[in-house]
Amino acid sequence: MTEQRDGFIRREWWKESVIYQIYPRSFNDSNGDGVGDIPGIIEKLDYLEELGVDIIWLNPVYESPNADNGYDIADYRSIMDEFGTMEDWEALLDGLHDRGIKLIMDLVVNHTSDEHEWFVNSRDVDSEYHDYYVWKHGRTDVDGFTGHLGPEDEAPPNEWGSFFGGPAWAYDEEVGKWYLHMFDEKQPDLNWENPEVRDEVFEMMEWWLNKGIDGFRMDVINLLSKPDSVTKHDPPLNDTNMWEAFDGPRMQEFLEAMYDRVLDGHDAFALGEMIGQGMAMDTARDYVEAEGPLSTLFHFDHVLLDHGGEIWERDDWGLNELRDVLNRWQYGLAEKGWNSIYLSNHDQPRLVSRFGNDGQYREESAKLLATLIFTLRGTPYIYQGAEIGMTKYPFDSLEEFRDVETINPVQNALDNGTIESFDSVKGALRQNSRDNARTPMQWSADDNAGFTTGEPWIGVNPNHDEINVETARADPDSIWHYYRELIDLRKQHDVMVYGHYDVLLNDHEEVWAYTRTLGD
Ligand code: TEU
Ligand code: CA
Repeated sequence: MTEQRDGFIRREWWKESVIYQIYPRSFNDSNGDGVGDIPGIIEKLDYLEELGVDIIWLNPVYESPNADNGYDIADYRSIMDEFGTMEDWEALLDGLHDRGIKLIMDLVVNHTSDEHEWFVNSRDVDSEYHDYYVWKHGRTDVDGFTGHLGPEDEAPPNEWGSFFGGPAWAYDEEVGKWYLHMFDEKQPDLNWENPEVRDEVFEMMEWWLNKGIDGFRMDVINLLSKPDSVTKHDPPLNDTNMWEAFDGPRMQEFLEAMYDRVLDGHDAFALGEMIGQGMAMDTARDYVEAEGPLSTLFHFDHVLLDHGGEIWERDDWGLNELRDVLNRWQYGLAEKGWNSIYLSNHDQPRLVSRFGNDGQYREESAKLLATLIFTLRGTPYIYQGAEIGMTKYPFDSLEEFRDVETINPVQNALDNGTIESFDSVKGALRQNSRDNARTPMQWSADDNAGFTTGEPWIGVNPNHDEINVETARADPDSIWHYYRELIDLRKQHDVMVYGHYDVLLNDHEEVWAYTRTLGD
């Protein structure tokens, strides 16, 4: 990494940047088919420049059957038809670079789509591709086990559940074995133990970097290395649960190889999404120390506070819990490593509806939360729409949802009677569902908030007549201008980027006070 030392400050361009996240499906539709697209983003390049952001993180735009909105990739080297062409993508990159804005792409390499040709070929046990995925035999020594959609006398290889509900293994009749999918059935996990898989991924990363991108946001990256119970046994030993599937024994080795082979040579920004809760700080520091392998990470500690175990369950939280988890990271990565500061993204409900008040004090609390994002120590993230204080959506039926993570578990629970009715969980889903973040960007008070001239793929929030970019930009006191000023302020003052964080009043229930100080 080309790091510049300036006294105690270890300068890096990505520490000094503000990142803006674009979820293309919901950003801007250029051709009236109801789906946001790359030409639609190009139409808004001036908007991004005027806001003043430095890096765009683009959610997946690769060819995909969209079982999980692009996180199920069928071809890593092509653009999804709905989003445009490779020429469109190149024009986007040029347009950003012309304005001094960098671009990072989503790297989804824990799994592919089941429609990726590697997976299709892997069904042939004699093919070299068979070993690209985690195919295992089921267990026959389990007494009385009949479930999990395999053969009558076979239990799945272990008892892991998928993050999207149901078992983490799917039986394939043609193969006579089960494949692992930590997410949807249409997202089979790649077998990172296989050196060919690692080579394929590293080559693909190199290919994108050579096209001129500035780095990657790496999806569920700490899931790549699976526990020995799975990698070294067939059938696996059934002695781990899915919550122990993170930070596996070869994680460091895999990421260091990625750094040496690919990232280092390009001075690429590498942001790793780390799933799980309460990661040990030593583990975290190993991932993001100054010499690599990653630049920074996303943890989930603060966004799990209000989640119950199931998508329709809620938990209480208070300022003390929020401050405690974020303090742990502020101090934990103070000397070594670097934080990413986010309060929302495409998987997390709207920040003002969640950590603030989206009614009477919407403006005030949106500004307060922006202040928090920009004054903690770390690189700040703005998820599209946060800059105008967009809110959660008033979902009224299961049919209005689009997300597998909501639909599958809720439908299963309705079918088996775990929940009584949609209405009994409506309140929690309006709070928890990822679809709250995925409703279209509200550009104006026009029909469909100016997002599309057609039928939007997901509902547009009816509050767009009040909450929209046009209105916000016309009002000098708006949330939008507040974000813009914070971005400026961060550019002007090193202390906002590099200053030490020190908490005051560490147990006050209503006040979170801290200082940032530049100096040794
Ligand atoms: O998300 C990782 C992840 O763990 C999510 O399932 C998250 O915990 C959940 O959405 C919170 O409600 C990444 C992507 O950001 C997400 O969009 C993908 O669905 C997922 O990986 C699988 O690729
Ligand atoms: Ca479109």
